[in-house]
Amino acid sequence: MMIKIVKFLTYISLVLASSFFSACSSSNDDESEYEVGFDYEIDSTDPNTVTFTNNSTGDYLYVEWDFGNDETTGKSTDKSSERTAYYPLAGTYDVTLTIWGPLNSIVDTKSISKTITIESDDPDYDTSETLVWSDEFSSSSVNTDYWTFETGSGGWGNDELQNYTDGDNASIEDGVLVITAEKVNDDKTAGSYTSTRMITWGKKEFTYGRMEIRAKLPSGTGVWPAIWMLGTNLSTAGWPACGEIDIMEYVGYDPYNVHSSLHTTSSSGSTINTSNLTVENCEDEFNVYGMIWTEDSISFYVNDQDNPFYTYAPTVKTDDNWPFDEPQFFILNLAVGGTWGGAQGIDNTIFPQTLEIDYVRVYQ
Ligand SMILES: [Ca+2]
Repeated sequence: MMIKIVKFLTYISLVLASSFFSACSSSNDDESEYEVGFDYEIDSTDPNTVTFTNNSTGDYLYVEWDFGNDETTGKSTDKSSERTAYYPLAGTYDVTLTIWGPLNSIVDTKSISKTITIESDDPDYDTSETLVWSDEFSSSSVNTDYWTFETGSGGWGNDELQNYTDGDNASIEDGVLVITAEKVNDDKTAGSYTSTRMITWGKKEFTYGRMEIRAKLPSGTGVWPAIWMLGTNLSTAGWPACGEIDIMEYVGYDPYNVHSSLHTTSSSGSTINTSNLTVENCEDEFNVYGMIWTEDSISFYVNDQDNPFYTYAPTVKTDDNWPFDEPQFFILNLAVGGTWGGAQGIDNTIFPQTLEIDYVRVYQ
């Protein structure tokens, strides 16, 4: 209860602070000019997440946010949408919004900075670890410094029916990556659907660590979303020798049952190294799908890292059962149909369906 009172007071003080700032920054009435301004609000349920709203006025072309936590959006035409940023540790952070005027020149910019105060550490943030990489999806489009869209059809080894497009089925809305599976026709054959498969291969690769992905899952018979990793030696060692770590897999015909699995030379395909957990709100709410990967074991959890539901830890490790001392890359995709996702057919009335991802974080 004490914590709740403190949070409430924090929230009230921030609302007051926001009102004060907005009163100061919106006094420009000259339409030929432009003025920079923004408001912010700390999430009342998650006091380590801050939402920023651009309320600049007048004629200007571009915006750029620097959230003061080593995260920036780059120069963007996306002026209107809200942005969110994550601050795991208590402290003060200087947040800067810069806008470009009609000359589109560095001499024709205006900036405003505000110092935000985060009152407390995120209790879920382990300070013995360091956040070594995250994508909070706070830019206006998918960051290609991190992600590559894998395109094409052909079933992807599992007789899937979607055609993966070059970004057409992925967007960012209010700080959330939205992967959308669309129906193209009613044939239920290869290419009857479009979707997204995006990877960090060659861009962001990791060995060991704690990986967390906050996601909300699609629903309905035929969808098969996955959050997973593959060894970066895929092209030389091949699959499954490269090792596959399925942090979260889900098939819509088996609702509320999320799966975590490993595929290695010693067991792949219908792997024996798998487990599942009932997450009754997985289609309606965001949950954190996590993995703790050390040189000894790989554990999987949902929301609570202290309570893994499955741990893989072969006592005698060989290349056949433990290809997990080498870097792996992330894959996010939403398949339609296929050997598993389509095992009970496809309900063509469910589309479009979305896999929504708030963030991907890696701690080491
Ligand atoms: Ca986010």
